[in-house]
Amino acid sequence: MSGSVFRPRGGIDQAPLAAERKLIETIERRGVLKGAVSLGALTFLSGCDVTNERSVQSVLTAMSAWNDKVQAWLFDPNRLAPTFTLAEVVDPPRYNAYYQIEEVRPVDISSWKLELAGMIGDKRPWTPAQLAAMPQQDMIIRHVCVEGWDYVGHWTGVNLKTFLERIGADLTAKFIAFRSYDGYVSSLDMASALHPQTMLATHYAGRPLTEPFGAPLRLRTAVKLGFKNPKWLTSIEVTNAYPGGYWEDRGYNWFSGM
Ligand SMILES: Nc1nc2c(c(=O)[nH]1)N[C@H]1C(S)=C(S)[C@@H](COP(=O)(O)O)O[C@H]1N2
Ligand SMILES: [Mo]
Repeated sequence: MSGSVFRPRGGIDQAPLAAERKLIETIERRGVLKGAVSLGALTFLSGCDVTNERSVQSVLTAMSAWNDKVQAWLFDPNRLAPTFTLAEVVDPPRYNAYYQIEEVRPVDISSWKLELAGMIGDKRPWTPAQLAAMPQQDMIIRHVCVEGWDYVGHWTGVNLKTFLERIGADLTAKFIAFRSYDGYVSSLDMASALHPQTMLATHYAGRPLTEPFGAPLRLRTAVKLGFKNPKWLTSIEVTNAYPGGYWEDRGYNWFSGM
């Protein structure tokens, strides 16, 4: 492991201690960070009998939380994800959700408002017109779903950092939690929320978002896997309490950066 990997980063309050660093080196030598955990490595690390499902689960859960910490700490808030040309944009985009496209329940945009909660100075809800009056950002980025497919998409909307500053959000908080009209939830670490390629998107390929793709407002970020891009947003909460998420609670790695 090269020394430069362990540069402390601003904004993350969990810089590993020397003892933890030793453990990281040991684990990395055993290839845990690079691939799947072998049963042998797991037995070695946990000292527990891998045939005991509950102890294995608790080790995996602990390791995953630890993994989130390390990833958050390695995350470079200044590194930009690749962008693409208009000619590469797939239109329409590719639909995915935890249910089929025929089951999408459209949001009533005439009454819709974005609700705000938690560590925010001005919690008045936002209308589509107010969002449209904010400075607009454009990005052409790759969407990557853990299921093993991806597409280049062209998104327009309000930069999330700009929005958070505008509403007086406490930017020293740890998490941003999102709720969606379909009951979906997801969350971001603050550094990823403040990344220049993280936005509240209202348009795809230059046109307002259509129903399957999150109308009227969704999150789009170039630094997270697809499942951390909630569609049909209904609320945003700034919090220090770990919020988890729909897939995060079902075992997907919470950080899921890219
Ligand atoms: N509200 C909501 N947002 C969601 C999901 C969902 O089921 N509900 N699925 C996620 C997953 S797994 C993916 S890959 C992307 C798909 O976005 P797309 O349909 O615009 O390609 O939406 C994400 N956001
Ligand atoms: Mo996904």
